[in-house]
Amino acid sequence: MTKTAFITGATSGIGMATAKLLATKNIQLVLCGRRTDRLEALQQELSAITKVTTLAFDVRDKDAINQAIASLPQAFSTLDILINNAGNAHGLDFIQNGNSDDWDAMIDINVKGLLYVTRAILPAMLKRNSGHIINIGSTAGKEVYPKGNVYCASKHAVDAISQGMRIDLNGTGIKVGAINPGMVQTEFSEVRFKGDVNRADTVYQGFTPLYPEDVAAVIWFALSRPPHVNIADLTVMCLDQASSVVINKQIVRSEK
Ligand code: NDP
Ligand code: 8X3
Repeated sequence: MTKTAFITGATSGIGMATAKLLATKNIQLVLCGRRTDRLEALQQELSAITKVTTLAFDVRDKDAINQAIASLPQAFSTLDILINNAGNAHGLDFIQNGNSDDWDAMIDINVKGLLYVTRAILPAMLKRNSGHIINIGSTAGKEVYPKGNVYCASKHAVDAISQGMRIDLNGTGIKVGAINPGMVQTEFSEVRFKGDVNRADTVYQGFTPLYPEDVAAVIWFALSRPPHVNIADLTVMCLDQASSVVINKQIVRSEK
């Protein structure tokens, strides 16, 4: 039977690549994000391949999440897969210079948003004793790097929540896994640096980072395991990355 996947943060990067890949795997899609123009464009593109609907909400808004899910058409009301992907870093500052609005955004979106969406979707999965939840963590949830402080804390929280969910849902038939990518070239750094595209580009210069399609392929690997196999926790980095701060960057000098 055709499964339905609910993907948060489908308007860009890892979420969009995952939507495109799952569409080719005969999976129906509920695509979520705030940017409705992008949701509509993606729906139009993927509707040729699979059934697609969209929900526009901010993951910080619990009521909006609940209303959006309640509004799903009957054909999309059974959610088999939840990809908790929406999230970003906001700012890159020493803790002593940190902007509390950035801190609020990262904790509210990356941690509380993930919890709100999960809480809204889990009860129906529990009734059916089946479902698959994949939380997008990060290498930033496994270690801490200079100026990463609160973003790393938010991803460490995702790591803890994923473990906690797996424990609490043990025996229910629901799979819970975390996929933790290293550096992926998406709009992530553009958001982190508040629209400074030049600064964002330098993050991925001098080495070959992961691309969103690489992470989507790993997500599909987790989703396509047999019923008795759960990919609990998986870290993926590009070849040139060994840790958050050890990256094999070739410095290209334009002049001697
Ligand atoms: P992008 O900036 O390309 O995508 C982020 C997505 O999250 C967008 O679709 C955006 O949609 C959505 N989003 C952000 N804030 C909100 C919000 N308040 N409410 C609803 N949706 C929101 O970044 P990535 O694809 O790289 O990031 C996806 C996930 O991967 C994040 O959780 C990130 O932490 C994680 N990650 C990224 C890595 C990287 O190096 N890029 C590495 C490891 C993990 P919209 O703006 O339309 O709402
Ligand atoms: C994103 C990876 O290293 O930029 O989660 O924090 S990193």
